[in-house]
Amino acid sequence: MRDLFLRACRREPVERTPIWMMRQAGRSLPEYREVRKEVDFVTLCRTPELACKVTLQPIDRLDVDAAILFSDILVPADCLGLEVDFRPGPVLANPLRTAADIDALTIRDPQESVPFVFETVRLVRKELEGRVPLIGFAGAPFTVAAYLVEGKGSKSFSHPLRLLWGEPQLAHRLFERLTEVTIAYLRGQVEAGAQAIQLFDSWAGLLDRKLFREFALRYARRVLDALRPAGVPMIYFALNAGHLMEELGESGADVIGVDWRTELSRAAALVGGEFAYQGNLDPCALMAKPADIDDRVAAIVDAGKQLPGHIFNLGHGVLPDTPVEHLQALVAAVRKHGAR
Ligand code: 1CP
Repeated sequence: MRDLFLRACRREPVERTPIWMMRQAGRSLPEYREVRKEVDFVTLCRTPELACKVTLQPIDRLDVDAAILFSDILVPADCLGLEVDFRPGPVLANPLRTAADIDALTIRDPQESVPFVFETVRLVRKELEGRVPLIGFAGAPFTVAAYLVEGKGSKSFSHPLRLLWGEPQLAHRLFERLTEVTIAYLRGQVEAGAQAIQLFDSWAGLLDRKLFREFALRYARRVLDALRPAGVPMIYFALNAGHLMEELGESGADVIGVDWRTELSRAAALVGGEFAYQGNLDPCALMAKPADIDDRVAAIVDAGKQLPGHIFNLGHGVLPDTPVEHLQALVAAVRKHGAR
C-alpha cells in the first residue's frame, strides 16, 4: 500500500509529503454532481455502493494519498433518534432547546442505527485494494452539539453558546451523551477497516480558551483517549483556532490540523511537544491560476519539512466551484516540492 499518509501521521520518514484534501469528494467533481442528479445527499450517505463510489472518485481523479469516508458529521444524529435533513447544510425539524429535549435523548447502538456507515467502510477498503489508506471521521461533541442545538448552520451559533453560559450543567449532559455516541461510532469505523480517524471541531474557534477547555477540548480528548487502544493515527482539526494552539496539544491527537490563518511553524511553536501537522493552504487560493500559487505551496511544503511529520491539506474544505484542473495542479505541485 502507498502508506505515506500513515507514516507521516506517525512521524516516520517519508520520501515525499503526502496530500489529501478535506471535502475532496463532493461538488467540485463533475462525477459527484452526476451521482447527485440521481439521488439526494441522505440517500447517497445511506447507500454503501454509492457512498463507496464517491469516496473513490477523488482517488481516481486526483491521485491523493488518502481516501476519506463519504458521510457527514450529522449522520450519527440517527443514533440519538434525531432527524436531520440536508438543504444542503444540516437542518433539524426539532432542535434541542430545553432540558426536556436533552434529557429525553436515548442512545442507540450505531451498529443498529447507522449500519450503512460501517458497510461503506468495509466496501471502500475492499475496492481500494490497498491503493491508499482510508480515513474515518466524526464531528467532535461540541461541533455536533452546535448544530443539534442551533438546528442549522450559523455564523454565531447563539443558541448553543447561550446554553453553555446559561445552563452549563445541561450542556455537559448533552456533551456526555454525544461523547458516548462518538466513541462507539468511531470504534465501529475502525473495526470495519478505517486506518486513521479525524475528529472535526469546525466551530470550536467560537469559544475562548476557558470555554474551549471546559466544553470542547475535554470531550474531544475523551473521545480520542477511548480510541487510542484501537491503534490508528488520530487527527484533531479545529477551525479558526489560532487562539487555542497551546490547548490543541492536550487533545490526545497524533496529528494537529491547522487552518490557513496560522502558519505551520507558528502553530508548531505554540502547540509544543511532538506532533505531526496537517494543512494548510487557504481553499480560496485554488481560485488563483496554478502558476500563481506554486510559491505558496512550496512555502507550506518547506515549512512542513521542518516538522516531525506533515500531511499537506487545505486549511478547510474544497470550495464547490474550484476547477478540477486546479485541484490536480495542486497535487502535482505538492509532489514536485514535497520530494525529500
Ligand atoms: O451534495 C450536497 O449538496 C451536500 C453537501 C455536503 C457534502 C458533500 C454536505 C452537507 N456534507 C458533505 C460531505 C462531508 N461533510 C464530508 C465528506 C468527506 C470529504 O471530506 O470528502 C465531510 C468530512 C463532512 C463533514 C462536515 N459536515 C463538517 C466538518 C468539516 C467542515 O466542513 O467544517 C461540517 C461542519 C458539516 C456540516 C455540513 N454538512 C453539509 C454542509 C453544507 C455542511 C456545512 C453547513 C454549515 O455550517 O453551513
